[in-house]
Amino acid sequence: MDEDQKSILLKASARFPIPPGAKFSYGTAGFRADALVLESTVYRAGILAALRSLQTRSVTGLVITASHNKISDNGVKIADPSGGMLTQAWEPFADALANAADSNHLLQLIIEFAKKEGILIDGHCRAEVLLGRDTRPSGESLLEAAKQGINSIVGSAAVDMGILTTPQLHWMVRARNKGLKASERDYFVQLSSSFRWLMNLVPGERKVTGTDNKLVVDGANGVGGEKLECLMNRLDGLVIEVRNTGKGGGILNEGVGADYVQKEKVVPQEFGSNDIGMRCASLDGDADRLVYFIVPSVSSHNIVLVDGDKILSLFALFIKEQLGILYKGVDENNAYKARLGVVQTAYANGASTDFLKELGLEVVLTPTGVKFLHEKAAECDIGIYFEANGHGTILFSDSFLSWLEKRHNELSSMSEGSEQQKAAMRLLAASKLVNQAVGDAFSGLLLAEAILQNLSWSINRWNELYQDLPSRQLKVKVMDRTAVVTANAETVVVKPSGIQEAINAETVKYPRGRSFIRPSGTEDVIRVYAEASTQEGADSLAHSVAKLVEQFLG
Ligand code: 16G
Ligand code: MG
Repeated sequence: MDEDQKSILLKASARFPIPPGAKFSYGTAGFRADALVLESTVYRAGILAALRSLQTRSVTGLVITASHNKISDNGVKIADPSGGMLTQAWEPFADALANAADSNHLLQLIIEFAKKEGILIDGHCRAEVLLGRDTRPSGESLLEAAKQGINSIVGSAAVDMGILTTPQLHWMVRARNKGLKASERDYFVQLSSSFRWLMNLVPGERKVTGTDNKLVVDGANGVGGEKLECLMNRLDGLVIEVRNTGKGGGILNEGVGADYVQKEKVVPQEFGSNDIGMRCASLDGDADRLVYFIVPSVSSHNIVLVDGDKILSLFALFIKEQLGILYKGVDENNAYKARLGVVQTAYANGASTDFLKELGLEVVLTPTGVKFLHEKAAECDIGIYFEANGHGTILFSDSFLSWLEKRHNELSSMSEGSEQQKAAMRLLAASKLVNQAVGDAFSGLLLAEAILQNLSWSINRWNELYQDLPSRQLKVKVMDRTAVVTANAETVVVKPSGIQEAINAETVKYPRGRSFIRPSGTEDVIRVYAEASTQEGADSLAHSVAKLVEQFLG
């Protein structure tokens, strides 16, 4: 690194001192904290995104958002060149950068890391970082800090893509690195055209009109509500009414949004008796989560939740059915043996896992966090992953897609209009519709809608795929959450010793009992999950296990 570069870094970083006593961790999905203490972290994340771009000679991304957290919080996460999450190998460096005590330490860290990783910071190589932010009021000034971080690395360009959902920014990074069109308009065109394609394949007798093609969406008073209004104007065959767009005075994530609906299982603000029986959905604050719900009756504030597990089950059922049609009558030796797999976490309702296994699917569990599920799903030809909380997507391997395209062309010339050709088209359209960079509430929603139309299913029919086992989630504040260490995709506690045996002893008391604990990746708590054959059982098991956590760690 030459002297000019050193002095640029020293000068610029001195403008973003770390708040006294602050400690930052990249966590499950980037840095998150009260927006007031985040400037230094975001500035340093800008440097990191530029270095990653230099190293990979590709475009990277940086998004300013705190997702479902309260409006006064904010956060920053980095998109890798693939469009996915920042490689886990760089997370320790991200932590070290964010916590460097002063400019000199920061400079030293960058020099050492660049040397170790073979990154040439000489001003000759170009780096490019795409930037996006959600609608939080603190977003604008934090974005400025990120730009200054990027500009502190000579030869780097920060490209402000404006206000975006998190998945839009990830999609753009992926598209840019694949040499594809990558503007926001291109994103909307891709989603709406592939949706139209899938809808055109709905069997004639199943085409519906009236309320059945209407969906009411809770936009969490965030960026998703605003962007969905742009997308819906481009859609045929689906009427979307967006509520909680953020324009009506509601507050981001307060009594609204996917996290609230999924955790509390109650009707979000602006929804009520007029929506009984309607197909409703909720996005989270940065639109990478999606859950559906039904308002069942006037008397109750509770909803019927159609969560990420049910979205996964719907997708898996559809993909499996289309593959079955496609392979019908095909000589086994000539068919591409596509490996279809589904990925869940320990939070997946036991009934969903049973359902998927009964479908004959391979089900894999990973620890919580999109980066883990995504990585596992990418090992399959068609990998479907979802967390119960609504994060998820479908990944298609390049080799499967090139076989599928070839097969589709053959079928089009040999048997245009046949069921097999249509199945190939549906799979191709689905692969273009789903966001393959990261889970995306918009593409998830459009695929769910298109599948429901293709199957001619109501949301009630969908909900009846299986019945969720009653469950309960609790959190326990402890002195040190890192004292809990888990294994086997968070299903077993290995530290502190003895606690797993105590959890097992409680769990066996309940029919269909299952329980686990894990340290949260985003909050200073231990999370407790329990399920059992009755709600009373799940509640009681969760409370007993929470007590154990207090005893062992209190
Ligand atoms: C983050 C993760 C989400 C995970 C959640 C768990 C991403 C994009 N988001 O929101 O996948 O379910 O954290 O939170 O990876 P917890 O560790 O506090 O339970
Ligand atoms: Mg989110």
